[in-house]
Amino acid sequence: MKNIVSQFGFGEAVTNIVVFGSGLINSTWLVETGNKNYILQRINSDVFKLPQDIADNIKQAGGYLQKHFPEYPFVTPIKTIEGNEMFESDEGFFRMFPFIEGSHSVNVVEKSEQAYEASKQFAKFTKYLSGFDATKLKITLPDFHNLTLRYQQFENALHDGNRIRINESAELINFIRGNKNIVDEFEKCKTKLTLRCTHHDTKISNVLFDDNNKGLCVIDLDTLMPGYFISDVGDMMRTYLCPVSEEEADESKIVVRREFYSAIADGYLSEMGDELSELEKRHFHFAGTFMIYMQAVRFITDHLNNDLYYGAKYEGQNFVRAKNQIVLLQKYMQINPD
Ligand code: GN1
Ligand code: MG
Repeated sequence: MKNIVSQFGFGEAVTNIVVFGSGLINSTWLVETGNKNYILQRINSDVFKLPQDIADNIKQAGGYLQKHFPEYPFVTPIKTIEGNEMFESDEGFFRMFPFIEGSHSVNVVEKSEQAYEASKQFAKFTKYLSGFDATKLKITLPDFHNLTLRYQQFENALHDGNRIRINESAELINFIRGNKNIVDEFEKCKTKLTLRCTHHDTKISNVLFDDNNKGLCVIDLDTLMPGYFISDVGDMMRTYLCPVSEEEADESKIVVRREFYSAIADGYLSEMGDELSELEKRHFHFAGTFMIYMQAVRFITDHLNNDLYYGAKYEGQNFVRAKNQIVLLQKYMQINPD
């Protein structure tokens, strides 16, 4: 680790390196030095085939924001001693960010104010980039939120996947097939939604807060791509409404906190209210349905494919995650959005 850190020019000053956050795909560390802290990340290049494209997107979006919204605290990556955005070693692609002074992040949404602030930040990010041509961004993960393709991959797994797991998952599989109208609705609406610069990973830990718990900015731009607002709003519904995470096996704990739904909506619309079309506004609630369903599809597909993508720390972990998301979706479908 010391060697990697030294590639960014301050190896000597490092006092401690600790694992940070809980992402499933990339690995993150907090790098402490005497007077300043940094975030070091290894990009999973099995998933992100062209890590250079991420660096390119950060450069493009960061350049635009710094020019047009200089007050926005955009987190610029630290260059390597050779002047590159990333350091490539045998162990992968590494990049480093400064820790914004006086900022902190949150791992679990405990108060609706946090949901409001985070939602406002993701909306602000998309709004500030609305003058930037989204199609100039590189597609770092092709078809990432293409539900039609995700559904197809699920059907493929039913055909080629682990037979024992397929038999054991009958109930979940039937639920997913029985709600395929969500895929149809996505197909129907997607061409009418505006293509925007969207974050695609709006979990709460990707927002920085200040000492007064007000949102400062968003971080982790790996999946910044041209996309639809339903991805960002939907993933907030998926990850902020419920007090427990997708890892929770006790279904009685999976509930939807209605006031957090309002907080997401109010926060998002406080920035994007004038940008969204009427059709987009009518799909605000669908955003949650779409993302929760897609995550259930992705988890069960991975379970049937022997955990190839997400991995599993215990037997059946992706089944538990899929079941969790389906229970959440059922609860979500019961709420009154108005
Ligand atoms: C992955 O790596 P992480 O935890 O931020 C995944 C998301 C899923 C999430 C589910 C690149 O995100 O799409 O919603 O797991 N990211 C990728 O926990 O596949
Ligand atoms: Mg991410």
